[in-house]
Amino acid sequence: MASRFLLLLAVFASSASAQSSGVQERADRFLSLVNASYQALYTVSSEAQWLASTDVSPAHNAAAETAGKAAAAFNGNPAIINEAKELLTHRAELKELTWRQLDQVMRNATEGPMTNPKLVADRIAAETAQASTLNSFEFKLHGKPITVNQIDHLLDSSTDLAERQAVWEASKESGKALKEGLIKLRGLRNGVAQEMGYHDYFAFQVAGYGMTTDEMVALNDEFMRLLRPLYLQLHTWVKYKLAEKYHRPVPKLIPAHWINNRWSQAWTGVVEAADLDEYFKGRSAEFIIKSAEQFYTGIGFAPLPATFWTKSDLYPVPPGSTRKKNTHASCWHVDLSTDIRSLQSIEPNPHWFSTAHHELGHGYYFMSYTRPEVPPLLRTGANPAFHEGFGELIAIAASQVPYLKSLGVLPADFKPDETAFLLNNSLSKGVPFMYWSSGVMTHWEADVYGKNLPSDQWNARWWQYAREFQGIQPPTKRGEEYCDPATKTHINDNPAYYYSYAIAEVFKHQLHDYIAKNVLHQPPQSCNYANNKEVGDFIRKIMVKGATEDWRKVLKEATGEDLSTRAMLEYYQPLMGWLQEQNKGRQVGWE
Ligand code: X8Z
Ligand code: ZN
Repeated sequence: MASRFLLLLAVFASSASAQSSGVQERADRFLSLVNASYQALYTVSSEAQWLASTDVSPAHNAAAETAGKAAAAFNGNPAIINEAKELLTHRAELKELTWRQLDQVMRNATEGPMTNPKLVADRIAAETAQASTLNSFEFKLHGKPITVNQIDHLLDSSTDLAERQAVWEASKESGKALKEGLIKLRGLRNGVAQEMGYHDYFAFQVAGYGMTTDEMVALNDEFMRLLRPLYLQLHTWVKYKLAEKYHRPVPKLIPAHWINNRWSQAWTGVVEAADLDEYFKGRSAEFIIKSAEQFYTGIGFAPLPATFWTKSDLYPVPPGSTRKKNTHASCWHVDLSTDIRSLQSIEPNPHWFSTAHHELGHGYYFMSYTRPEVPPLLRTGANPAFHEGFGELIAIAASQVPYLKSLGVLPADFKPDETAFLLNNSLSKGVPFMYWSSGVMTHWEADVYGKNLPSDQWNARWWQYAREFQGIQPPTKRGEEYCDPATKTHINDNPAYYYSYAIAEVFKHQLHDYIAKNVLHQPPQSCNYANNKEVGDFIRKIMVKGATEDWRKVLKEATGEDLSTRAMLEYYQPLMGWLQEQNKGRQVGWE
C-alpha cells in the first residue's frame, strides 16, 4: 500500500514537474525570441536617437521617431504582452532569471503599449519633439547667443549680482518653450502607464524599485529628515558667506542667482581653499576623459572599446559650427553589447572632471554586465540608482586629495586644508543635492504625474518646494508664464527618475565607506583607490550581475547593510562641530 502510494506520488510529481518544466521551456523559447528582437530593435532605435541628439535636424528627428515606433511595435505588441502576462501567472514555477526577464518585458511594453496604437504614436512624436526643442534651444544673453558652458562659466565667476541675475534669467528661458510639450507629455506618459494598469507614470517608474509612490516619497523624506541638522548648518554658513561676498544683508532664503549652479543643486565655488579651478587650467579636455578611463583601468577594468573613441561625441561644438547637440552629459549602450558611447561637452575644469568619471561609471557597468549569463533584457542596473551611483562613487574617489596628487593635478607637496576640502565636498555634491533631488524634483514630479497638478500651478509649486526643501528663493517673482522645472533636462527626457540620483548619493557613500574601511584601510575622507585591483574586484562583482538579482539583496551582500544614510552622515560628521562654531549667534534655518 505504502509503495503503491509512493509510486502514485512519484508519477504525480513527475507529471507536475513535466508541466512546470513545460512552462519553463515555453518561457525559454519565448524569451530567446524576445531577447534577440529586443536587442536588434533597441540598437536601431538608439542609433537613430544618437543622431538626433548629437545633430538636431528635422530629418534626424523623423528617423528617431520612426525607429522608436518600430521598437514599440514589437515591445508593446499585444501578443508579447499576453504571452508575458500568461507566463507570469506561473511565476512560482519559473526560475528567477526567467521571471525577471518577463517583468522587464512588461516594463518595456508599458513604455509603448500597442493595445492603444494612437496613444503610443502620439507619445513617441511628442517625446521626439520635446527632445528636439530641448537639445536645439538657443540661449541668449542681452540678445546674443550664449552656450550652456558659457552660462555656467559666468555663474562660476561673476561677482556682479545684476549680471548674475541676467544670466540666471537667461538660463530659464527654455522653460517657456518647453511648457506646452511637457503638458502634453504628462497626459501621454500617464496614458501609457494607465493603459497597463498603473495609476500614473510616476507609480510605474517607482514600481521598478518594488515600491509605491508613497513609499518612494517617504524614503526620500526620511533621507532629508536625517540630514537636516547638517543641512541647516551648511545653509546658514553659505548664506552668511555669500552675503559677505556680494556685500548684501544676510537673507533668510538664499537667492537662486547667488549660487553657481542654475538650480542650486550643487553649491560649488563657495570654499576658496578647496577651489580646484586653477589646477585644471592648461589641461586639455582629452586629459579629462583619458584620466577618467585611467581611473577605471587602474583598478582593473578593461580599456574602453576602440569604438568608444571613434563614435562618442565628447567635446563642445566648435565655435562657428551650426550643429546643435544635447549639452547634458550621458552614456549610451547603443547595441546592448560593445557599442558604448558618451555624449558630453567636456572642458578642462572640475565640473567636467567629475562628470567624465560619472559617465564612465555607466560605461563600465554596461561593459561588466555584457556577458552571455546576462540576457539583453537584463542588461541594465540592479536599479537605476545603482547605475547613477557607481559613477558618483568614482567621482568622489577622484576628488580625494591623495588621488589628485598622484594624478599630478595637485602638486605633490600640496597641503590641503582638510576641513575646507570636506566642506567643499559636502556642498558641491552631497548634502544640498539631497534637498534638490529628494525634495524639489521628487515631490514636484510626484505631484505632476501622481496628483495631476494643474499646469497653471506648476511654477508656483516648484518655487514653493525650492523654498521649503532647499531654502532657496528666485531673484524675482516667477509667475506661470515661466516653467522653471522644464529648464532641467530630466524633467523633459527622463521623467519620474530623479529620486534615483538621491538614492545613488546615499548608495555611493555606503560603497565608499565599505571600500575605504574594509579594502583600503584608509579614512573615507582622505583615501586613494588608485591602481587598487581589490577595489575594482569589489565593484565589478556587483556590476556583472546587471539586473539579474534583487537590488536589496545585492546591496546587503556587498556591504552588509540595507540602504542607509549612516555612511553619508559619518562622512560629513567631522564638519558638524566646526559649522556650529562658525554659526554661533547666527540665525539657523529660514522658518
Ligand atoms: O544627469 C546627471 C548625469 C547624467 S546621468 C550627468 N546627473 C544629475 C544632474 O546633472 O542633474 C549627475 C548628478 C545629477
Ligand atoms: Zn548618470
